Amino acid sequence: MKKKYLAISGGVGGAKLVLGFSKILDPTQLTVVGNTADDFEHLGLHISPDLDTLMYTLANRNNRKQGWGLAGESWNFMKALNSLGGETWFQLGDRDMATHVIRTRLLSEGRSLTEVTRYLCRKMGVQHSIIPMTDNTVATLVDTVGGEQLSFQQYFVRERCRPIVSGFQFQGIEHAQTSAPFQQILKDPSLVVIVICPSNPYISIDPVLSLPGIRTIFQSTSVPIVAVTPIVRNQAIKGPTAKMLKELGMSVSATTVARHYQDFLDGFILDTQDKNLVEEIETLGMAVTITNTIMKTLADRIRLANKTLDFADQLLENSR
Ligand code: FO1
Repeated sequence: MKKKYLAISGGVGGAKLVLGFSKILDPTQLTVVGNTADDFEHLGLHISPDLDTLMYTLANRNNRKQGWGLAGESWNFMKALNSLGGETWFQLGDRDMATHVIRTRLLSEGRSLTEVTRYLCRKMGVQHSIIPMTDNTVATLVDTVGGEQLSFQQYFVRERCRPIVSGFQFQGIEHAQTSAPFQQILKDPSLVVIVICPSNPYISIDPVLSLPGIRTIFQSTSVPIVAVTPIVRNQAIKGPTAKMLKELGMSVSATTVARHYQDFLDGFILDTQDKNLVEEIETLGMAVTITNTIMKTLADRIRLANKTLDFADQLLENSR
């Protein structure tokens, strides 16, 4: 039986590594679980930013410069919306709109987000499985210093991450069920590694880990779990992770991320520039390997994906 691989990912940073995996694993081997706590309803449409970023990236249609949305986008809808006095803080490109319109219609007809994502992936020619962490509604709420609570997209896009955060809530998480294909892959005897992609631990990975039962499964599974650092030399590779860590009173270091996953992690992939942290992270009770984790080119993505799988193989061998 072919070995199977599970990747847990948020948007941009994680999607880069997922693209690398998709180039070396065949579609039956790779399952990608995407965070859906960034999802929200906007202008009557259901938007799933991380699933879209994963889907557009694997379809090779993502807008690389912008980091989200589709390449070659036009903005006539936004211009028309603006002229009618509509809300324009969240940009929906003309082509991207089609994804949200179809998703919203299918969901309103009673299809699950898992089914809708499968449908959209098929239409875009994406063969590897991208699945939502849950089919239920979960929404990240951002607690800010001063007491105001913002919805995630209000914080991230409208306020451009400017408010100082004091914590996050995942509304609806306690009643959310892990999506069926996510449950299935966790039980699959062919599963040989779970990879935590280089995504923001607090807003992209924590929602997945907070689903009822998931952290316990991760703590007790014999399948090696490996994380790739999203922090290099005290800076986040992408997005507001460093700013958040500071505001939450934590040091901006790969060690903070390793500690965050310490209760279930078997291996940590650290950047070569942080090799001075190897011992410190090993003390947390996990194996560490160092490599270049900054993915600028497709070759970088494939190389890091290969390195991650080799490291996981080694951990599996050592545990036997
Ligand atoms: N991010 C922005 O910074 N500005 C936007 O206007 C914006 C629109 C947008 C539309 C569809 C979509 O799927 C994603 C979009 N994003 C936008 C990205 C997204 O909201 C965030 O990057 C993620 O939620 C964080 O992972």
